[in-house]
Amino acid sequence: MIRYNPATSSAPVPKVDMPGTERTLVLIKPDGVQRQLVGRILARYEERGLKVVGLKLVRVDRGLAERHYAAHREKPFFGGLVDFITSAPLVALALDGPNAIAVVRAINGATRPHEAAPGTVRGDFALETAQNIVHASDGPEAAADELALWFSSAELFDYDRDVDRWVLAPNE
Ligand code: 3AN
Repeated sequence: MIRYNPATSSAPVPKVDMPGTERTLVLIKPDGVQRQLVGRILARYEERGLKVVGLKLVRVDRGLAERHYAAHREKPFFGGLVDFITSAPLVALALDGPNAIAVVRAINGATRPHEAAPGTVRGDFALETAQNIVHASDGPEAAADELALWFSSAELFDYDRDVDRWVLAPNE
């Protein structure tokens, strides 16, 4: 993990501890990139207060795609899922925040877009389960495994934000 202090001036950056912080992986899948929705989707996570700690555009090879979706290997849609996610570049994101895993899944909405509430990414932008725009880790174990799969430690940044004192409860 690289520690990066954005303050290049002499002003001290307030240190805000983040107890209970989680880190999660999000993929804005090829459909989201092709439909030019990256900025709008990224804005939803940022506006909520989550911190971007990793961000890159990736053309995924089949090996990584198969490892990422290993839990679905036996499912009938596995081959199509791997074909789809390797078909064009996607955006991989690492996000930090209190309860980040649950918060991101709520922002994304239900897996099947017809069950996703309006106001969620899938409820606003998707119609098909196979083209449901985003992926997000579904628990702490998956988040740890997926972050290790998609990001090297040099690609993840631990830095302070001045705005955190307005977003996060003070550490007692
Ligand atoms: P989520 O991405 O919401 O965690 P999972 O883990 O059940 O959902 O499914 C992983 C991905 O597999 C989904 N995002 C979707 O792209 C694809 N998928 C799931 N179910 C189907 C299905 N019945 N047909 C086609 N693709 C599916």
